[in-house]
Amino acid sequence: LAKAPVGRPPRTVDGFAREFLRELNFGEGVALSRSSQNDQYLALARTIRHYLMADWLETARRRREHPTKMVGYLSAEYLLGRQMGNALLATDLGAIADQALRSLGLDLRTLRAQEVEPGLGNGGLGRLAACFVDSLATMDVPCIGYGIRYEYGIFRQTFEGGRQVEVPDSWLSLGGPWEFPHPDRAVTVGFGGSTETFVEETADGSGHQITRSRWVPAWNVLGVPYHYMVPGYQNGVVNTLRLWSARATQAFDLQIFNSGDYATAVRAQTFAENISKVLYPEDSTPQGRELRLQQQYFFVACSLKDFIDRTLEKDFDLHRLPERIIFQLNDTHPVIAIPEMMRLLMDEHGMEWDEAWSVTQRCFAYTCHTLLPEALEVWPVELVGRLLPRHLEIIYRINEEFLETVRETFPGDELRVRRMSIIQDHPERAVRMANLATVAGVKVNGVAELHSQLLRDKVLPDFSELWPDKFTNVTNGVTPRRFIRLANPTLSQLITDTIGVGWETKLERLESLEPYAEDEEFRERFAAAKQANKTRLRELLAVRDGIELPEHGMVDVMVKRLHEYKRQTLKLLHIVSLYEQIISGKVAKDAIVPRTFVFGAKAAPGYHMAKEIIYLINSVAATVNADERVKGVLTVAFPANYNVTLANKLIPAADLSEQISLAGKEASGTGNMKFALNGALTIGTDDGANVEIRKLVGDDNFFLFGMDEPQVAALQAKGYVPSAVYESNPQLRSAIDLIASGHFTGGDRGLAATVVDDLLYNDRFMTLADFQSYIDVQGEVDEAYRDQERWTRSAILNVARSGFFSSDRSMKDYLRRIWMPTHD
Ligand code: DL6
Repeated sequence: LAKAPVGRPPRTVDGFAREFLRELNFGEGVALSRSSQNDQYLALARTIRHYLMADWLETARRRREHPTKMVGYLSAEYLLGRQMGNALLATDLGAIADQALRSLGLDLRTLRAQEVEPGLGNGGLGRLAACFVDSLATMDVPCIGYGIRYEYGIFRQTFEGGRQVEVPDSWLSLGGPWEFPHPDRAVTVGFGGSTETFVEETADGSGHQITRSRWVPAWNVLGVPYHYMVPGYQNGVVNTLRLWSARATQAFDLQIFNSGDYATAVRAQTFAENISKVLYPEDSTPQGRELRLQQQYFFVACSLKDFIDRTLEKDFDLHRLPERIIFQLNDTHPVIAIPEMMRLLMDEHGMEWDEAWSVTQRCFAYTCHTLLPEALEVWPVELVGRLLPRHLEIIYRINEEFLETVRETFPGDELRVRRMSIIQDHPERAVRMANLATVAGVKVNGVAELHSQLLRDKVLPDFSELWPDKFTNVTNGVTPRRFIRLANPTLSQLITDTIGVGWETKLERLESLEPYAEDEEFRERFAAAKQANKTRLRELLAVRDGIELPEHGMVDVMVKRLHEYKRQTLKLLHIVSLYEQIISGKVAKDAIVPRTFVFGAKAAPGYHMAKEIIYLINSVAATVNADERVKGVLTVAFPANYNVTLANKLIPAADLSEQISLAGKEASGTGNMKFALNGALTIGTDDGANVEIRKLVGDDNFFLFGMDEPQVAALQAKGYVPSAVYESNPQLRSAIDLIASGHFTGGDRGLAATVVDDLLYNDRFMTLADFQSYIDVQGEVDEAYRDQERWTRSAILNVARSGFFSSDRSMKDYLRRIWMPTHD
């Protein structure tokens, strides 16, 4: 009895209602008649948890009793999205819960809407991690996701006077019913201090002596694990996500407290707890902040210790560690785990350097998620030495031995040695985390075919020359459970009615929808599903943001982080150009296909240009929406606080998906996949995974524009002069002049000047160079949309041919190419 989980709650309407009432009464301590919606939400969450619990315990028992190699996914971000809908889907309890609540006079949809999503990530990288752990559970692959339980996730975005204002995201303030804290299993993590050497006899009994080093930290913090269930899709498997929360080793100093100096008494506590206080709201560019390195070390130190001391059986021979774990490094954020593993194996488990290095090199693999040089993390040597002195020693030695290999392979090539060194000298002495990960990792992968190619050719070319076999590609994917089944119930029902059940875990089966593109009745149902999703979006935005959307017309969506390389300004120039052409009488209003443009984007709080672009989008939206001359033809909506919850409503309503980054800058994109799978057509550059989407859906069903990567490189080499493009293109000039005139900014030219001047005199991401091509292809989009039958056919083919972009397929590729090369 002690080993087996106790019985499962009954899967009946009455049984569910009873469980719910029990939770409300005994868990929340309230009677139904006196309960608030939050009480009801919490009780419902805990009720649903009961139905997953036996599977969770059972999965853990199975993994303990038959230990096999696991995946340790190390990620500083998990952008999970709401949990309740997913848990109901995983347990297939939606209908039962709905009826049970109804029998008690409650409404499931209202309670689901109470949940504040855990926004523990910035964007694509964090959402990818959430998709991957979902897929691994669905495929019954043993995996622990390790990360940080930020008390405050990605900020909540509001607009004041069109400008972004950030509000802390206190996602836990009304309770966290999906988490299981285990303070009794806290782990101690050291920081600072110094190292000391000592002499020891070798373990082989030969009497030889060796000099060893050990770390004496100056201060410690506790890492408290919080467990989250990661349910597979209706398969009885529940994996674990283990997020770490920082605590002080001692709550406060009672003597100082009693003397009345309260701030000093709690200083140590505040200091320690700051480590997991808030997610860094950066995307793509690292903040050179001490706290960020503390966060990174904190969570990987907790995780490695947890795995070695708690997850492995007692007395497991650590020489065999690679048989039992592969840690996937989600970008460079967790890369400090490499010297930490070396330290653990040598200083705490007595291994020699060579043994420890051989083990370490087989326990890590590294995924790079960027092509922007400024996004490759470097940590000042001074900072690493001060916070993690033992780790710096280890990094130096790894580098020394590595550079010996480089010198042997490429004698006399000191320039190459400098380029490849883990330590850079300029502009300051710093540790290059991508180089460290590449040297230590068993594999290095990019996240789309083009990205992996550019990673080899442009980001890490010396490494790919030295170790060509180390480099591989795994194209990203998204979970069809959240991004089709949950987000788009009407399309999901149509798919199931047409090709039967089970496509959610075998997404390649969507290809059997292809012949239905020619079936008129199917096309009608497909178009009706899209229309229903548009209506749902209209209703939501009216309530959520007070935004009125027109009933008809094309829904053209650009949602992603605000970044210059993604080129929200190109979208804006298109809108302004259409508007300018109508109000100047160059184009008749009825010659244009009515469109609703929807933006969703957060800017990093310190990213000035991105915030100016947000202001300009809001200014254009306000002006265009208020102008009678374009009413019913152009509408611009920018709902604040784009997040996973909003994505689930926005994406299914889209006709057109905007994926318009400068070629060679977007590593992959995953939004592009979500849109295609929900039947939107893409207008996009040959960038990231767009390339693969276009290949699969076909040129006829994708609107390609702009320069490709070699053309971008050629223009760069030749010398790009954006003002010359402006001078030579009257349509572009009119659009930019209208913005510069202050037309959208209440007559104040200065308010638009930052963005306009940058476009004219800098334009790092060549927005103007791609303008004409973009405008031309948008004309083709209009043409295509006028023929609704043709459009719907293309939309169906997008769905039918995008099954490749399931994160289940990504996971299979990771398993075969990186984690367990013999796996099939
Ligand atoms: O791989 C997930 C996601 C890609 O789809 C995006 O193209 C890429 O921009 C994003 N990368 C980052 C980089 N952050 N860091 N470090 O967020 O990854």
